[in-house]
Amino acid sequence: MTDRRLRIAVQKSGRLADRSAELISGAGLRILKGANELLYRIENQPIDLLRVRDDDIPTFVADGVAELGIVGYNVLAEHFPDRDLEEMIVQRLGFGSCTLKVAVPNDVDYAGPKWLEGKRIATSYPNILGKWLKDNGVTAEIVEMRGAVEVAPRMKIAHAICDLVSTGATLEANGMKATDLVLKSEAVLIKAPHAPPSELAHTYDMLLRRFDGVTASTGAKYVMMNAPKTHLDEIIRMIPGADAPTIMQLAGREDTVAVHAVCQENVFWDTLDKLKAAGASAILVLPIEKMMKGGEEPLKNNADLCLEKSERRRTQGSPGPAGKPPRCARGRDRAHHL
Ligand code: PRT
Ligand code: ZN
Repeated sequence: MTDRRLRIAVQKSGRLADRSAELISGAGLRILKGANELLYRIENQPIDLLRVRDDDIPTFVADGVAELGIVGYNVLAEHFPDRDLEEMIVQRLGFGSCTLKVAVPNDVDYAGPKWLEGKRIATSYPNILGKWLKDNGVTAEIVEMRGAVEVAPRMKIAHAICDLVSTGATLEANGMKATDLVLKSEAVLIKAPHAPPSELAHTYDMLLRRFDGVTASTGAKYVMMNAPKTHLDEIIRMIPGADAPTIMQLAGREDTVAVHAVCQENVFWDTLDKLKAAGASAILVLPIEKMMKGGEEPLKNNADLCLEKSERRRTQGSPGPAGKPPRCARGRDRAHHL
């Protein structure tokens, strides 16, 4: 027996804190909030959450203080400008998206990076900006600021800034416009350079599989419809991001099949209208709660298992599944039904 527990470094409070906690809960980990604000226990697994400022996460993980960490790619890239970040990154998490951009006052006639030559640029990301300036053959003075970068031109501290932009509202409120894209960012799951202790390897692997499953199912949809055989190819091509759809013969309908597919992308009303125009009917779009991907196997989930059951039922004479969602695939949201 051992008391050793895995550690995941997460942002204590801030823009990534809630989504990180959702990911962890989504992986079936029960967070036990304790008196120790720095370390929360996971009740049902030998795991602790190390709750720190996001700036500390890359170092904690790189030094092995935590086996895993959730942090913005921008913070990671700024911390380790000379490392191969792909070696540290386990997966991209699809939240906390933003861009690091150069911005200048609205009245500047900006004609490209050369405008920055010899100017002062305020930023909290001196390493990333320094590299970008070098790549663009520009020599400029970098003024490092911890926060409130957007006020630098008004305060005459700098001619331009390089800061994170999400909606663009902050730039607009400060009379500035974004120009060049320096870096695209989102939250990433990172891992320590050394393998976890052997007694925790099983928990570690389980965790990575589950995180992958939660991320894969976010935004993914299970789509079902009936389709005329004559337009089947066309209809399948219209289903966005569909991976190997299942085609099943409908009982007593020689000309029509049921099509079931897992879509890795959002399915918009526009797509449903087009599917209907191509002859699809009884179209259902269902949210997917959990998904476990496996090797080279096509995606298989609860809903697939239910389909196999309903397939057996149908061949015994019960109604086709495209008109009715399989029980296990039912999610929190309501299905769109045309
Ligand atoms: O306290 P701690 O050090 O942990 O947190 P922090 O204050 O350093 O970071 P925090 O919580 O603000 O952001 C954490 C991470 O969220 C960042 O490192 C990014 O990866 C990600 N993220 C996503 C953002 C934004 N969007 C964002 N818009 N981080 C900051 N901003 C700021 C930006 O700096 C600017 O001031 O929001 C403003 C711009 O927003 P818009 O919507 O007006 O364009
Ligand atoms: Zn920070």
